[in-house]
Amino acid sequence: MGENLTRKLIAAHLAAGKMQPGTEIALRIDQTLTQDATGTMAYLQFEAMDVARVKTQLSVSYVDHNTLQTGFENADDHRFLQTVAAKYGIYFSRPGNGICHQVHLERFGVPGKTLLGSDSHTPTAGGLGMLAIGAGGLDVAVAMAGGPFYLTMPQVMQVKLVGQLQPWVSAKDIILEILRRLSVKGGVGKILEYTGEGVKTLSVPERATITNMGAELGATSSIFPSDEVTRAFLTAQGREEDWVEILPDEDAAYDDTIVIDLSQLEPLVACPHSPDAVKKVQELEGLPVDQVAIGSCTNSSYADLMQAARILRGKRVHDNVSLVIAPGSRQVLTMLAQNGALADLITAGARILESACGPCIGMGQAPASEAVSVRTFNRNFPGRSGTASADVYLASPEVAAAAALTGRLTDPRILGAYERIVLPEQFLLDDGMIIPPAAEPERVEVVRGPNIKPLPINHPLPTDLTAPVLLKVADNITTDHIMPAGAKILPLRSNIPAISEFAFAGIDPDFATRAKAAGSGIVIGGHNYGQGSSREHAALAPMYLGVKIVLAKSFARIHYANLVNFGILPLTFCDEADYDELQQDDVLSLTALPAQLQAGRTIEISNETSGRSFTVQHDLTERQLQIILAGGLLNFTRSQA
Ligand code: MIC
Ligand code: SF4
Repeated sequence: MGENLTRKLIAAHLAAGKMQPGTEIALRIDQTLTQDATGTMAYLQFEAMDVARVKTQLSVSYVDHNTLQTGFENADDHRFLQTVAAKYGIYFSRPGNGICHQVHLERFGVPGKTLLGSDSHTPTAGGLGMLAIGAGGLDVAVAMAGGPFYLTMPQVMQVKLVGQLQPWVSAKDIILEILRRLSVKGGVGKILEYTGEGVKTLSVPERATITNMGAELGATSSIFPSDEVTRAFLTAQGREEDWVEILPDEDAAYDDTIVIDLSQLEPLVACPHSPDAVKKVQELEGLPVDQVAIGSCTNSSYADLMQAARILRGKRVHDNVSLVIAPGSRQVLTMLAQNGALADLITAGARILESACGPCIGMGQAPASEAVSVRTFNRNFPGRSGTASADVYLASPEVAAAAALTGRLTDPRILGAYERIVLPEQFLLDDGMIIPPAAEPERVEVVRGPNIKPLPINHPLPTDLTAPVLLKVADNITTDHIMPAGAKILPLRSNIPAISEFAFAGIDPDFATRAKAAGSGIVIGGHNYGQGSSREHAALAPMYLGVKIVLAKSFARIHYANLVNFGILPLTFCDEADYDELQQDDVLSLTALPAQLQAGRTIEISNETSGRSFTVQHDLTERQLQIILAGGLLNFTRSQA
């Protein structure tokens, strides 16, 4: 049996471990990326490692999340990031240059290389045949310092694409169909590898729409082969020399296979409030729409916006709809400006935003109360848009543009003849907003404005712990629940004491006050706890507030690693019935914790309030166990040094 593409790339980068699914492996990392909302922490952590220059082949620092600048905080962060980048050998993509994943695809991604990014949508670069993985900022800092990245060896799921998309059906509908079938937990522990004759019908940006939203499946990553289509894209980006062919062996084996017949797909939408609540547009046809937003790292490429412009050309946005467009990169926006498509969009009534994440992360454009917003984005978690009562639907640019015109959810197939956008043979090449590292790094001084607060450090795990249940939550709690973003909170990402006040704010506004009063505490979760973003603030803020343990039915991959990195002990129930018994404010007691953790997999907990005892388990590797005992990765690394 031959090897699949994923295993080939893992084998070529394996630094430790055996390629046995479910066991811990370590990978050598060729490239890293950070964005500003996670980057400030990542670079504070990198500085703490005392390394003169990054040891990767390429590291890029993007500014795309926090660009609203309603106060000094964002700009303070930008200045810090720019000076850190210059000093330590990192390329700096300035605010306005675009969304990290889109720009990385255009200007830096290289097939066959590994990419670790402090953003959960880093697998976007899998559209170029990269092995690209999202992680917490501290893991990215370690990779920049030359350390390997530890992860659980994934299973490889083959997604075989057969046939060809019908008119008005696009890449977004492919990934929505996969989300419908597999759910937001369906990719956990897996890398999705795309194969089949349908692959060559998809351009690199279309592939990237699919690998991008693999994050919403909980997958470790998603990857397409690097073929002639990849070569054409890189050539058009003036980077043909970066192309290498990377294909699976013809008789490659996979752990699992699903088949998607592209010709059977129809326009789809993900309904509120989960990316896997997928229905056919036809089933919801006629639903009045108040806002349409086109953009985000999922659907803001040149072809996406050209398609929107083509649909809107010579027409007018419906009176009841506010249409906002955030182009994915400065390259995309400039090309649209030069070829007239931007004028078509503006004339049609679109409100043009800068090239950044914008409304996707709640930085402006919050919908009206109880509004329906149709967005080409990847997440519609409750409240993420900035309006708790809004209903957000996720859809393709075609469906979004159709809704903007009619004011209703509309199957775009009624719009008449379809024209597929052909990618240009040459994109506009101008890296003027990417600043290379300084030639004389010793002369660069890192600038720290008042928004940059030192990193809080945890204490080693206590031997005995008696602490209350601070909060009990249900299944599929996202990092947007744990540590919300948006225009008010996101600017505080470099200031843990300040941002911690908002931990769990959407679920329970008193959480921070209660946690601080208790001094230490435990959070109880359901399945897939911590799905969504890579933001380590979802571990850092609870840690700062005294959370010592999260006891859940199961965890999402990146959040689990972040909890370990910051010394919060992640435990799971042996018997899920014990979840039902627990109540907020119950006082739980654990004794001889380090000894119990080292002796085996199970731990005894006694509930002082109910008088019951029950058993829970840990799933830590030896390495993770040492990190937990030390009170987090930074303490652990220091103790090793
Ligand atoms: C997101 O889409 O939630 C983010 C904002 O890009 C996050 C990173 C962050 O929280 O800063 C992600 O997806 O990792
Ligand atoms: Fe930015 Fe949204 Fe993509 Fe996150 S999902 S990187 S906020 S565009």
